[in-house]
Amino acid sequence: MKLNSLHTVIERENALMQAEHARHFGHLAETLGRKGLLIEDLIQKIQAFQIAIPSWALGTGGTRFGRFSVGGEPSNLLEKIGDVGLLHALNRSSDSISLHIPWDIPTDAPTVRDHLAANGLHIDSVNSNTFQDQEGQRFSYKFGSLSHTEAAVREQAIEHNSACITYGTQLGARVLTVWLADGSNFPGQQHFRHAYERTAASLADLYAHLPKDWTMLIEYKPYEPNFYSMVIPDWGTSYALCQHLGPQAHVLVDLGHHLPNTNIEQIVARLMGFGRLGGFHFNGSMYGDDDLTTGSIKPFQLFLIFGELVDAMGDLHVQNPPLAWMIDASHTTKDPLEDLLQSVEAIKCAYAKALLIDKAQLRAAQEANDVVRAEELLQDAFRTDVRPLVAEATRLLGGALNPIHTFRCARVREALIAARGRKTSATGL
Ligand SMILES: [Mn+2]
Repeated sequence: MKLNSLHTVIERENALMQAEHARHFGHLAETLGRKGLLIEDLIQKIQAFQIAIPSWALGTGGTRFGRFSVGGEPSNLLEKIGDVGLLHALNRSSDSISLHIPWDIPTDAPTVRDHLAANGLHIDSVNSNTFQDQEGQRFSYKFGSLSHTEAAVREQAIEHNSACITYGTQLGARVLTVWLADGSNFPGQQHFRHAYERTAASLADLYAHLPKDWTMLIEYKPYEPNFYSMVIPDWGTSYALCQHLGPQAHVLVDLGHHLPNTNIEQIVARLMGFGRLGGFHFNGSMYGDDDLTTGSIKPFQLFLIFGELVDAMGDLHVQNPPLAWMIDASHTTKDPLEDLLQSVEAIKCAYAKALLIDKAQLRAAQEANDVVRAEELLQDAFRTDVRPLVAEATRLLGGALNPIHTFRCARVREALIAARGRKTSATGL
């Protein structure tokens, strides 16, 4: 699928929808204007909000039980860059890619850089993988990586992370994300304190390799693949590790990495208050890390999380680094590209709604312990249909008023299948 022909379809479909869109947008703009909100300011903020697409989300993922390919999936890094280019052309909000090493080792950095530039993209972060063994690897990660009881295994895992930094540097990335599968499946299997201390020491060795303009993100997860204990199960452990490492280490919050009913918005507020929130992985969660589309299960929670982010971004932005926003999901049911378009749309809408919260009035209601007023203010923002605002922000940048509709009109998947074949598989999936 060529970008030029997609642009033609975007223009054609936008023209067909323009009159109705203008009506909806005009009405919303008037309503928001009456509340004292500056439309240009909102549009600018929505346009500036960019969400990275991970290289592993472009193909159909599987479960333990099976994998059902959608066809036309990218089989190498250059094709993956091409797919993200299509998404970005449609929504103007996916201008970067997160690389997974070793699934997407950039063997030819200049060519990768050329492809990125041609698609208006850049590399956002590199993600290391010590949760599975690779061909020809000397030591196994079966019993852990950075926390392993044997120094040689820990050393191998540190070297792998260090190699990720090297690959990332060649492509202009400045973020390393570390997520460890390390933990135990049975009581007594692992000495909790020693496993933590070994992890902290390994991460400190790695931190010493980190270039001065890089950030190290430490991601936590309460269970899976280990089900009795994880070495980094929660934000408190990630935070403690960051404190141990230094100012370039930050906590990464993945929406799917919490136990059911965890108050994630409060975690976000805490971490931003401490100046230690560095990144965010979006997905939808019904029970755990189940990779559902962002906003498909708990849109109100997503809005509340953005409420905290927007609140803190106003006065605490100096303490926290620019946040690395990324979708982290593996699509098993839908066309991965459609799923990503839906996810980005949900994220933009949640962000836009959070921008509508009247912070001054909310603060006043909180100070006065006016519970009902505080809740009404949040509901007022949450129940506003901001889709015309998000669509206008996208349209002004040359994107599609309705990305999913336009994706289907342009027959993108059919074109990808024609070009790549029905039986393709993305690396790592
Ligand atoms: Mn994640």
